Amino acid sequence: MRNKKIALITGISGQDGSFLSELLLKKGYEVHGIIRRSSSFNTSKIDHIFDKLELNYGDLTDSTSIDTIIQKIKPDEIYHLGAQSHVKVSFDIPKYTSDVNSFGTLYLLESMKKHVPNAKFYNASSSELFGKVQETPQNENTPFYPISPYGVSKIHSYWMTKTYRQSYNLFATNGILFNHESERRGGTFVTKKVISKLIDMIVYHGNVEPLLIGNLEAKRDWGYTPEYVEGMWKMLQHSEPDDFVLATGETHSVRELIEEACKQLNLNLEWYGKGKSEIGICTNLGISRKTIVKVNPIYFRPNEINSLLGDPSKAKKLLNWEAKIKFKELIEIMIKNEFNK
Ligand code: NAP
Ligand code: G4F
Repeated sequence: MRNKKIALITGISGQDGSFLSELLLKKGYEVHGIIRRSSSFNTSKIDHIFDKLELNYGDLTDSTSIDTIIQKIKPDEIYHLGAQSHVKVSFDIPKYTSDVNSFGTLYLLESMKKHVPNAKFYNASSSELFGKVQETPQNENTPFYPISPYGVSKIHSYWMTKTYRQSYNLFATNGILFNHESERRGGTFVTKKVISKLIDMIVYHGNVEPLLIGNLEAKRDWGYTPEYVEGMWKMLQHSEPDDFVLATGETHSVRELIEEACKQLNLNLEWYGKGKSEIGICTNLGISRKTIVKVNPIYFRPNEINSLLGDPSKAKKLLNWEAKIKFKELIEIMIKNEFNK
C-alpha cells in the first residue's frame, strides 16, 4: 500500500503540465513527468518546482521509452498532455504531428493496459475536433469535423481513448478543452504573442517592429489555464470515465483581443485598410502616429476554424467545474504577469 498517489504527466514542461504539476504537488501526489532530451534547456516552466518532481527522459514517438517508464513508475493517474500542439505548424509537419499526437496516445494506452490496468488516464482532447463546426455552442455530443492535421491527429487519440475504455474497461477519459491561456503560454500562440508584443511597445516607447498578425476575425473561447487543470484532475476523481467539454461559454475574435489588450494598456488604436493590408495605428505612443499592428498573410492557415464556442454545462453538472475567469480578466492577468516578468 503506497502512502502517496503517483501521477505521471506527459508534456510536463508545457503550459498545462506546469500548472497541473503545481496542483498535484499541493494535493500531496508524487509527481513524475516525461521530458525530452534537448540540446538547450526546456524546463523553464517547471524550474521553480524542479526539485519536487521526478523527471524521466522519454519521447512520445518512442514506444519503448513510454513502456519502460510506465512499468517502472506504476502510476495511479496518467495525465497525457504531451503533443505537437501548434495547429499552424501541423500543416508543415503533418506526419510528425500524427506520430506524436496519435501514436503517442496509443503507446500509453497499450502500456497502461499491460502494466497498470486499474490506473486512470486523462487524454488532452481539443476543441479543434469540432473544426468546421456543425452546431453552436459545441458540447460532448456535437459531431466532429476536424480541418487541420492537428485536429485529425487528436481525433485518432480521442477515439483510441474511448475504444480502450469500452473494449478493456480502462478508466480512460477525454477532456475536450477549449483554448486556455496564461503567462506560461508558448510565445507563438496568439494571446501571448499579442500581449508580449504590446508590452514591448510600451517598454521600448514604440521602437520595436509592429505586431505581425494573421486572421483578425477568427473567434475563440479563451479561458485561464489554472482553472482548466483543476478540471482535468476533477475528471479523474469522477465515479466513472467519460468525456467532458471545458470552456468559458464566451467567444471573442483576435481583433477584440488586440483591442481589449490595447485598451487595458492605454494604447489608442485605430484600424486602417482591409484584409491583407490592414494595419493598426497607435495615436498616443510618442509624438508621431505609430503602426503597431500589421496583418501578415504568413500567419494565415491553409484552413481555418472561424469560430469556436463551448458549452461546459456537463462539467458544471457532474464535476461542479466552472470557468470563473473570462476574456477581460484573462487579459488583465496575462498583462499583469507579463509586466512582473
Ligand atoms: P504545450 O505548452 O505546447 O506543451 C506541450 C508539451 O508536450 C511540452 O511539454 C512538450 O515538450 C511536450 N512534447 C511535445 N512533443 C513531444 C514528444 N515527441 N515527446 C514527449 N513530449 C513532447 O501545450 P499545452 O498548451 O500545455 O497543451 C497541453 C495539451 O493539451 C496538448 O496535448 C494540447 O494539444 C492540448 N490542448 C491544449 C489546449 C490549450 O488551449 N492550451 C486546448 C486543447 C487541448 P517540450 O517542452 O520539450 O517541447
Ligand atoms: O493561439 P492559436 O495558435 O490557437 P489555436 O490554433 O486555436 O490552437 C490552440 O487551441 C486549441 C484548442 O482549440 C488547442 F487544441 C491547440 O493545441 C492550441 O492550444 O490561434 C488562435 C486563433 C487562430 O484562429 C489563428 O488563426 O488566432 C488566429 N491567429 C491570428 N493571428 C493567430 C495569429 N494565431 C497565431 N498562433 N499567431 C498569429 O499571428
